Amino acid sequence: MLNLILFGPPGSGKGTQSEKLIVKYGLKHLSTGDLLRSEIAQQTSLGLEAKNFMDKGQLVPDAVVIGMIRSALETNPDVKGFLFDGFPRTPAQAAALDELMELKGTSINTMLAMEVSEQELMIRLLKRGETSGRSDDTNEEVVKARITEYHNKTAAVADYYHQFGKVVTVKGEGSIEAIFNSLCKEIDQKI
Ligand code: B4P
Repeated sequence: MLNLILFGPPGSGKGTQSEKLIVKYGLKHLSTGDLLRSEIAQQTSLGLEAKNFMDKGQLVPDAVVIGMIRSALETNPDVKGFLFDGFPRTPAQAAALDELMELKGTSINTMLAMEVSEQELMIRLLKRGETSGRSDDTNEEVVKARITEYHNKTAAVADYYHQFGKVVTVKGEGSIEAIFNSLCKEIDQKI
């Protein structure tokens, strides 16, 4: 199996690049952001709980997100591999993912970490807020809170994978196509 993590701050282009990568490599896309937004749209109790955190720019509790990923892995037993987008976002989520992968007899191959300046992140997210209908993109304070949450809780996830030599860094600024080519180059070297 080829199991990849696409990592980076909010607005770094994880969702954008994931759509292209899953087509090229035939992977199952698992985006915790998309899964949570789908729960919110269906007004499930999980969605209602998650919305409280997301609207403030805060991370949703680990147990909620890990449970969602566990069931997504169980319902996709026969895929070529997974592309994790926006997960793991805390070291506890990373440790849980390793255990879940082990249960499937597989592991994470590589974390692709996209680097984008804070100024560019703000521009992208507020621009998307004009059209996306996403409540967490429209308010500048919420966007800033998401970036702060990234520094406080998520950046450490890269350290977790660094200890296993699994991190490659890719510049996340420039054209979508150029970034995609850089990501593919790194993946192709690993497979
Ligand atoms: P996510 O849905 O994961 O979203 P994101 O980090 O905001 O966006 P992403 O990096 O995918 O950016 P995108 O490609 O869309 O998270 C939302 C919330 O869900 C979190 O704040 C949190 O509350 C919760 N959550 C999710 N996962 C969680 C977890 N594991 N644990 C706890 N909580 C969790 O790109 C952004 C914009 O930039 C787009 O408009 C795009 O068109 C543009 N763009 C992309 N590439 C570009 C480029 N090269 N040049 C110019 N613009 C570009």
